[in-house]
Amino acid sequence: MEKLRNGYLFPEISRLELEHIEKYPNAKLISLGIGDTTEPIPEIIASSMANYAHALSTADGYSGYGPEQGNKALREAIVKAFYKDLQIQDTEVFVSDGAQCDITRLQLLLGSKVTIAVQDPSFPAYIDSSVIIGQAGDEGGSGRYGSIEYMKCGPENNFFPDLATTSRTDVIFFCSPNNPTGHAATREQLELLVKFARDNGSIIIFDSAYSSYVQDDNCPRSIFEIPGSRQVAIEISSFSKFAGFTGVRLGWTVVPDELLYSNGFPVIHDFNRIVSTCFNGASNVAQAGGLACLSSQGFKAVNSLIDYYMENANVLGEALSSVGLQVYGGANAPYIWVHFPGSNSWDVCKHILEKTHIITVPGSGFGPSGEEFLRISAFGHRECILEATARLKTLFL
Ligand code: PGU
Repeated sequence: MEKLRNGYLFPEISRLELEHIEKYPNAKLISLGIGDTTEPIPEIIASSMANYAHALSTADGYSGYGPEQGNKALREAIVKAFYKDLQIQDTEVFVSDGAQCDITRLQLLLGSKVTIAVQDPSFPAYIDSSVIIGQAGDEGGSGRYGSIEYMKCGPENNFFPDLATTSRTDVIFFCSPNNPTGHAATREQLELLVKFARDNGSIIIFDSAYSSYVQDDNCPRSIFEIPGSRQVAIEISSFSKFAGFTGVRLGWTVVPDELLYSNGFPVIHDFNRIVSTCFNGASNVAQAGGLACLSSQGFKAVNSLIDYYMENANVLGEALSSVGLQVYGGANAPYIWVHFPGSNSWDVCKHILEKTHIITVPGSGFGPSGEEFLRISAFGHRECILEATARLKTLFL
């Protein structure tokens, strides 16, 4: 813990927000910072959780501990909804209380001796959990943590790392669509990544938390769409951004049977051991909600929320482009990644907050290559998004 240089990014953003509210109590603050969903959970899903919770008060409806790996019906429904024709078995799906928690459980499985690579920029939990488990430490306040391989992903390489110059590591964290850049890797890019992992004997931990936002057919929603991935990849995913479950808490991880350590032992056995020992299964009420999300009516309802947030992303992206800013992302993800050449991203973030009362996230919080960029979240009520675009246009015109 001593080697963690900074506080965790998102509580820092919340602190910035609170300080601003104290300073300007009458300002109408708009939060486009933390990627938190804002729209109500569809009624059919909320009522299935309510009914399940209420039935717990009856002799017939009561249930206690469930299987640590999740309820079979939900595991099967996840396979059907997200891994159709991809050879994934329900026994390879582990239901969780969210992707963030499984990132840390995977770190526990991997231990302190592995080497890791991350996209730069990337979701900060990968690096911070690596430091917590003892894989790396701060290198003299440089913003880099020793022994982590930073795979630079920017406009100059179409947000995909130059694998020819990337060192071999035991583990590669890869998030697509990416948080924060909003870039979704193409099929060709993911084929290169899988080949790289196979050649090097590395494990890819593929974070598909935003997969339901992918619009482009050439951008896979799962790493398991890539042939050969079953021997090298684990996938973590979530109901958070898919169904507005950021507070309900539900996710899953897929560990294929064919993923083996170099001594031939299946990784799935150890992950099962970690889940049984360090987790006791996701809340049964949340799992009832998850199952409702995957019913045909529930699925339709959550997809219309995704369309709503994607329209927000479109509105924001067009407005910022129209004032001459270079805008990335937003086409397959609910995040806009805006370039402010030559700037310090915390300064830009604070300037925008001061002038427009809009919270964003400075790119450098996601890694050294995020400097000069700002992440703007498309989660928000439409009227707030429209108000934010008007304020930003006025500031930058
Ligand atoms: N993976 C990625 C890539 C994410 O962006 C997030 C959340 C998670 C996992 C966590 O998902 P859960 O299933 O809800 O655990 N990222 C948000 C929220 C930040 C936070 O507070 O952790 C973001 O703004 O980046």
